[in-house]
Parts: sequence; structure tokens; C-alpha cells
Amino acid sequence: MNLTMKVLIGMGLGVVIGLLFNLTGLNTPESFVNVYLVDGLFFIVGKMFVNALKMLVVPLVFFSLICGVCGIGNLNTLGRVGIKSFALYMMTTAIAIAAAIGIAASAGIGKGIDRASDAIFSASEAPALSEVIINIIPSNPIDAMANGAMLPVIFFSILVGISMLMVGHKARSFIEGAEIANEIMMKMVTIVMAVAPYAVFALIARAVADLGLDLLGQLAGYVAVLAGALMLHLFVTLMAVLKVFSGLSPTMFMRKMRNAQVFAFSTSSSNATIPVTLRTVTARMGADNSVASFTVPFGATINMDGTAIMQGVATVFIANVYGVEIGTTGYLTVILMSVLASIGTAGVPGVGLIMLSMVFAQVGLPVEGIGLILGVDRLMDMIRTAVNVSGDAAVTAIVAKSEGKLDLEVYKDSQAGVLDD
Ligand code: DAS
Repeated sequence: MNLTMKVLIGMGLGVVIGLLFNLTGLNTPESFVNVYLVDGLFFIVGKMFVNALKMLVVPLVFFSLICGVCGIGNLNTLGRVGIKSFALYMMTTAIAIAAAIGIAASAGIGKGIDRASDAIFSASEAPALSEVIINIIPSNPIDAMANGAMLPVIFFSILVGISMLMVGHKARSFIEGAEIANEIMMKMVTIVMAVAPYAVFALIARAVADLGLDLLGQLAGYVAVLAGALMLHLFVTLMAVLKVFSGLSPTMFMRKMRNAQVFAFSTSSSNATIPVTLRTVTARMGADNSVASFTVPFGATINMDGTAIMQGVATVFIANVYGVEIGTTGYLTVILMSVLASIGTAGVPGVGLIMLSMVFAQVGLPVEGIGLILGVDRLMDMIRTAVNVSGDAAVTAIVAKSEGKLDLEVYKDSQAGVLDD
């Protein structure tokens, strides 16, 4: 049984147990069960898992970003293709998360929860935007890492990557070291995510015991708004960008992207889908490999429109559930952080959730809030990964066409390359 199924079972059991406690009134401070089980064992297991997620963030972002930046090749090969694709990737991600926050805020998801107790709801103030911008440059990068101040860590990591590129071949062993360290971090993510089913059970059981059916209704709202925002980005925003920047047919694009989207959905991993995305944009859409071989892996590393959408919607949801007023400044910080963090989010299952703990910490939301959405995240990860790879392919088609390296005859031929599939 795969992890997604185990997480869903953990969530289902957590809801049943939580409802049992909530509906039988066992969730009172006096009840033995509540004290030793719900606020005891479940609380401890949930806290330990959230700590494990937070433990990963700094090393994961540091090494992922260095590898992402060094993956550009050397700075002078960055060239037009690198600059065009980087600009388009950042633009689509920023549009994605801004739209997602707008949709989620207007939908008011997570509002009006009747909080039985403030025990699991405690949030701190978000820092002012000027302070956030000033502090992007760390006076002490080690201190920033030690305190999990992620925007300075992201800035420092990108700077290290660029500097390594400038040193050139002499830094080769450092770059190889960073690539190995990044691989180690990916394995650590896999280990932590293996515990997710049990943590989901504990976190959901405790939240439902406290909030009852009310939370489930709100959670359904979160899933509906997130799925809607992802579909809007995929079928409207991305296709409009494709049409405006290349004139290529969105209908043909979607028809040819189907296999890659299904593969991304089933693996929840942009990285694992790279070979399928590459074959789709070259054999089926006619993009030249000289462009695609750079923009597709580059996109799988730095382009995460779907993930940024999840981070935007989840932030609004948890802020409403916890009754925290993030304000415009806070949301601008979330957009900046999600766009920058997407550079460091490697395309593997569940990594977007780990980055979410970083976004929450930055805007003063309790990271425990992740426990409320953890159960549905595996499912949402599948959808957002399909959106992520669609963004990688769309930007590849745009850049290839702008470089005169896309064979329009192949793109227009619905049967092109289909024999390989
Ligand atoms: N599953 C990641 C990917 O491969 C994205 C995420 O975790 O949000 O794109």
C-alpha cells in the first residue's frame, strides 16, 4: 500500500476517533481519556512530527537552492534561454499565488470556526514588511539558519550558488558535495514522510476531538478552494500565458500534456516526471532539445506554481481557523517567500508541505496548523504536481518558440510523437 493510501487511512481513523471523543463529550479537561490520550499521546506525536518537518527546512532549502542555482550551468551560459525561462517561471508562480490568496480570502475558508478551547490555537504577530525586506540580507547567516529565518537563508543560499558558479571548475567538488547533500536531504524527507500516516491520525484526531464536524466542513472548503485555484491556474492562467507569449494553441498543448500530467499526478514528483515532460515537449510539441534539456529540469527545480497555490490557500485557511489577521503586508511576505521558496523546493512528494512550515513561521502562524491539512495534503500534492509540470512544459514551449527552436508542424500535428507513448 502506498504512502498516499496510508495517509488517507490515518486521516479517516483520526476523524472517526476525533468525532467519537467530540460527540461523546470525552474531550473535556476533566476526562482521563482526554488528558492522557488526546492532549497526551496525540499531542506528543503531532508535535514531534511537526518538529521533524521544521528540522528539514533549513538544510533542505540550503542545499536545494545551491543545486538549483548551480544547475543553471555557468553564468555566461545562462544566456537568453536561462533569463527568459527564469523570468517566466517566477512570473507564473507569483501570479499563481496572488490569485490563490485572492480566491481563498474572498471564499473566507476557515472563518467562523467555533473554537472550543484556545489550547491548540496560539499565533504570534507577523513582522512588518520593511523589517522583512531589510532582514532578507542576513547579518549572520548561521544565526539565520539557527533561528530558521528562511528569507535570509534563501538569499544566502542563492548567493552561495551564484558565487560557486563564478568560481567555476575549481568549485566542482563543492558543487558535487552540495548535490550529494541534497540527495541525502531528499532521503531524509522520505524517512520523515513515512511517519506521516501516524502523525496525521494523531493531529486530525486531536483537532476533530476539539472542533468536531465544524472542522471537517471547513476542511472540505479548503480542498474545494485549493482544487479550484489549481484548475483555474492550469486551464486559464497558464494557457493565457502560453497564448499571449507564443500564440501556440492551448487545446493542442493540453491534449499533448495529458500523459505527463497523469504521470506527475501518480508520482507526486516533478523530478520523477522530468523524462516524460522532456519527451512530451520535444517529440510531441516539437521543442528543440537544446532548449528543453535546460528549461525542463530547471523548471522541475525552481518552478512550483501548484505548490505556491497550495501555500497561498493554506495560509489563508489556517490564518482564518486560528483567527490571525495577517494583513496585506503579511500576504505580500507570503507571496515573496513562496516565489523564492519555490526556487528551493525540489520536485519530490510532500516537500511543498515542508516549505509551508517555513511560510507559516515567517508570518507568525503556528506550524501546528499544518496538522489540520496534513491528511488531505497527499491528495492535493498529486494535483499540484500535475500543475507544476504543466508550467514547466508551457514555459519550455514559449521559450523554444521565441528562440525559433520549436517545429510548428510537429506542434500542430496531434499524432506527432504519439507512437512513443
Ligand atoms: N510534489 C512536489 C513536486 O514534485 C510539489 C509539492 O510537494 O508541492 O512538484
